[in-house]
Amino acid sequence: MNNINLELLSQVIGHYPLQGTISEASPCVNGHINDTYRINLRPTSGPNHELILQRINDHVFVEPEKVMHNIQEIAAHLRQKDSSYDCDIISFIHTKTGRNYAVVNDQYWRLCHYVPNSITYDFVEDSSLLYSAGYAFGQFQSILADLPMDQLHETIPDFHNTRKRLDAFFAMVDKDPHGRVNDVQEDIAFFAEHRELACQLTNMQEAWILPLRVTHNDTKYNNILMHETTGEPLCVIDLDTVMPGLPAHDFGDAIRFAANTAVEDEPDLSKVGLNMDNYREFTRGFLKACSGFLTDKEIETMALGAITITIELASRFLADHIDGDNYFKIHRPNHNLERARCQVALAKDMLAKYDQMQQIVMESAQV
Ligand code: GN1
Ligand code: MG
Repeated sequence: MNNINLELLSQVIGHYPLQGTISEASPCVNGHINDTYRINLRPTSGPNHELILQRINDHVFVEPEKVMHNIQEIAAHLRQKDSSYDCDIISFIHTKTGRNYAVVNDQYWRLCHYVPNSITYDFVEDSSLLYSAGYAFGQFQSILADLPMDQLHETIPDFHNTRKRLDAFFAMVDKDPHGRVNDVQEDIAFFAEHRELACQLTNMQEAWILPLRVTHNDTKYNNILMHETTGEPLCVIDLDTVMPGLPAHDFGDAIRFAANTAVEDEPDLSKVGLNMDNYREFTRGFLKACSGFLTDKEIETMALGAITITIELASRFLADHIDGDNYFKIHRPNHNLERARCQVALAKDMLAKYDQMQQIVMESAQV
């Protein structure tokens, strides 16, 4: 990833109806899954093209065509709508053969224009920015609410099936392929203790107490491009996991990331906790945008969604640590362990603040 293969990137660009040579290429490092590059393409005449080129991780997305099919469906659905939305959704440039991806050496690539004046944040200091972020993710669901779910593939089966995630976690603990379990026994105890609670949403979905809807499923704050000076959301990105899911998971994943008082992988656990101002602002924005289509039960289980997804991701990070770091990219030794511990610390603080979280949801839903 750090050694950029310009020849390969140029070969990929060659599949697109764009001319010019790559004058600059730099990696974007905040995703844990795909390889992303920011590229400057200089044509023989006219202005440069600023582009984002991404290689889909086919170890994680074993059928990249399905991912790109879903993105195509979403783009088509948006084009059909005449209403204009405040925040855009990312779309990919078509190749010379009319596909939204290119295959080079059996690897899947996609290309989009760099959104001018955009920036992403891994940490949110200013709570007031979160109302509009919540609104953007809420609106994302309302835009896609009438897209028939059977038109979308499940790009990663059981992605947020917390019961299966925890089953897989405990199976990995039993397997212990790298002898790492002995050092993380205390961490594992947390999952045994909260397993039942974390499975509640999955159980409710399977009993159809909670309906499936088209959801984003990876609603980190850095999956919205923000305007660099106004801080307003410009574009929702990372549509790889858009598929049927629960709004409480989207709400919860966004809270997990944007309302943490620290970054996602903070090793100093004393800094980690739930920032109630951030929580309140995001909740108000999200529920405002979703007003009218969520059921009472969906609203009542929003706060539980935040706890669930935080425990689920913690289990995924710890399972990957035990497995020898095969899934999430790591940038230092024990990175997945640090991520897992940070998420557990956050989940514990959420559990302590659950009543307050619930109250804010109920108040925000009434506005
Ligand atoms: C992964 O790589 P990225 O940032 O798109 C992961 C999410 C996690 C997230 C944690 C397909 O997302 O589920 O919540 O890391 N994506 C996949 O930062 O597993
Ligand atoms: Mg993602």
